[in-house]
Amino acid sequence: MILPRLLPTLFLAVAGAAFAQATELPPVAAPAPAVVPTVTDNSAAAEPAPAPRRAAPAAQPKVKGKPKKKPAARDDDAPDDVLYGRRDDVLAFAAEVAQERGLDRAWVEAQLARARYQPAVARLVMPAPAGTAKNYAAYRARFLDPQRLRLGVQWWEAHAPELAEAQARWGVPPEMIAAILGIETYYGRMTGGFRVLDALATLSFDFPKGRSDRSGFYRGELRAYLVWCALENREADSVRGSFAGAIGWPQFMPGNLLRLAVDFDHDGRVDLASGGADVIGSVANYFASFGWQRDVPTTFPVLPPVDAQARAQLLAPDIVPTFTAAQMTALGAELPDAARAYAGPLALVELQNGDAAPTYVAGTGNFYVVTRYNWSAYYAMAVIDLAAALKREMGFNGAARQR
Ligand SMILES: [Ca+2]
Repeated sequence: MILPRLLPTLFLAVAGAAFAQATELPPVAAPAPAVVPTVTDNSAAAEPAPAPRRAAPAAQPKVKGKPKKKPAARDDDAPDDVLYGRRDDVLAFAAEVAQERGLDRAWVEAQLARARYQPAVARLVMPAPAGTAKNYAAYRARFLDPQRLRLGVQWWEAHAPELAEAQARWGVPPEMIAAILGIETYYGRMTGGFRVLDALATLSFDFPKGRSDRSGFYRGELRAYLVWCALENREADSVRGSFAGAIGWPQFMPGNLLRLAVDFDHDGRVDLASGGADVIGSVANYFASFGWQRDVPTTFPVLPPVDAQARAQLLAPDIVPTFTAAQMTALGAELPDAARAYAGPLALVELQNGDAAPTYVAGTGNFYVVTRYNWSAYYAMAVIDLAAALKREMGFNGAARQR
């Protein structure tokens, strides 16, 4: 950690206290629901994301007595224990980005100089402690709560025309889009309280030791973020998102924001902050870009082979659809007729349930597409189960429920 030189002892003491506290308090606002990396951050561990936390409105410690340093954009009190504006590696990055992307170097440097190291970001990017038992039943229960279902139905009813339009264009059904938004951000209620600039700078330039280094990925995202800010004429410290830098209702990482976000209402700008048409089109386009197939289910029921070796063989490719239905059944798996009529490859997906028996599904290519949003079978299955629950609530024909 690089401490600023020449700061009064008093400030160091105060900042130190704030620093220590900041590592234990929830971030400024509610963190994005857990869903750790998302489309967002495709680094995603293949681990179940932790439950969404409703952050207590913890008062952030104010750093008072801070001498005459830049006032602007000091709205969340992180200590300036790292001054990115003075670091050689950051300046080199700024020069490189400016040259590669044709941005004004002074502007890039000025934006990066406002970035601050966020200890909470470094902490949250660490994997779950080893030995945490995977438990899909518990994971599912956290994401299929009655309030989320209620909000999902309301949102779906309010956006039925745009959802139908997106389904016509990309083939992605309304319930999948509604489920993604419910799990990612609780329908826009938990889009993340970190300054995206701080999150990406922390993970780009001070990626914590102790897990595989993904700083290269985050530097790419920071580069995309700066380009997006330049295109949108935004100050880089003006946008908030998850600890991983994911933005808006669908929690798009900046690279995906640039590549895959859609101005679906054709008003000349992409708005992922308000849960309307652009969010719908962007999620659908994201799915389509990874090969979503119209009218194909995400999973079929399956009973795995009893023979341990055959089962291991089917589980080996994990979530990657690899086996035809005929190959699966030849190895002893039981599949329903609909699955046996399905021509594409399938994956035998195992979801552990703690000490109870695992859950198995046969995942299609569309199951795999959902895992591109967050590289976790647990995440994908929670989305799929929430989608099914929402669809049931709406009535099987997609018509609004009788009230
Ligand atoms: Ca728009």
